[in-house]
Amino acid sequence: MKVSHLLAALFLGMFLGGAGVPAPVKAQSFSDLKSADIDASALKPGLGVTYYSVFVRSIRELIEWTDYKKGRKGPPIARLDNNVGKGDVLTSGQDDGVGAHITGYLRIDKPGSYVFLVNSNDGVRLSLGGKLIYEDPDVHPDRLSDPPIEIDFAAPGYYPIDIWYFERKNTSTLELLWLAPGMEDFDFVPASAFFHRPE
Ligand SMILES: [Ca+2]
Ligand SMILES: [Ca+2]
Repeated sequence: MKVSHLLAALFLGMFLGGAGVPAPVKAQSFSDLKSADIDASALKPGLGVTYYSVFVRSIRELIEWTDYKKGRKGPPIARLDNNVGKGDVLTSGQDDGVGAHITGYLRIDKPGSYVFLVNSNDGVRLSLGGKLIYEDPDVHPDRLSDPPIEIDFAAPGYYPIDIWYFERKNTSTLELLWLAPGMEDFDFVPASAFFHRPE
């Protein structure tokens, strides 16, 4: 999905409301996220990822399944801009039946209020700075987070990011966009903001 489409979907959601009833749209707001106390020089660019080859129908089922099966490390994910139709899922090299546990850090340089959008197909669960920020855990076509996710970062730092995601069949999407202080339009969270600790 192009950024302009994402914006159109967002604003449609804001103005149309759930059942066509005009209602003020409240962003879901988070604060008090915890940054990590880490040696940044030990970090590498991109997010770390472990893949599981499995056809699940929910994030809960994926996490339960990983208790019994070992995953395999994949190449780091530069940024979350995957909207690949029936193509390969992230860096897995597989197009269907993929579970992913994505971990690393989001570097925030400027404190302030950020708005995030998540677009997913299929299920996703996103935690940031130790808080569950967003969850759309079941099989679904491309679906944008609604309402927008607003996060107030009190301080610069490296905030732990933890994402569970799966693609069951057909098309797949995992996108993370933000509107950071000083930006006029949403854009993908840039590769320069993602880090992981190599193992
Ligand atoms: Ca697929
Ligand atoms: Ca799918």
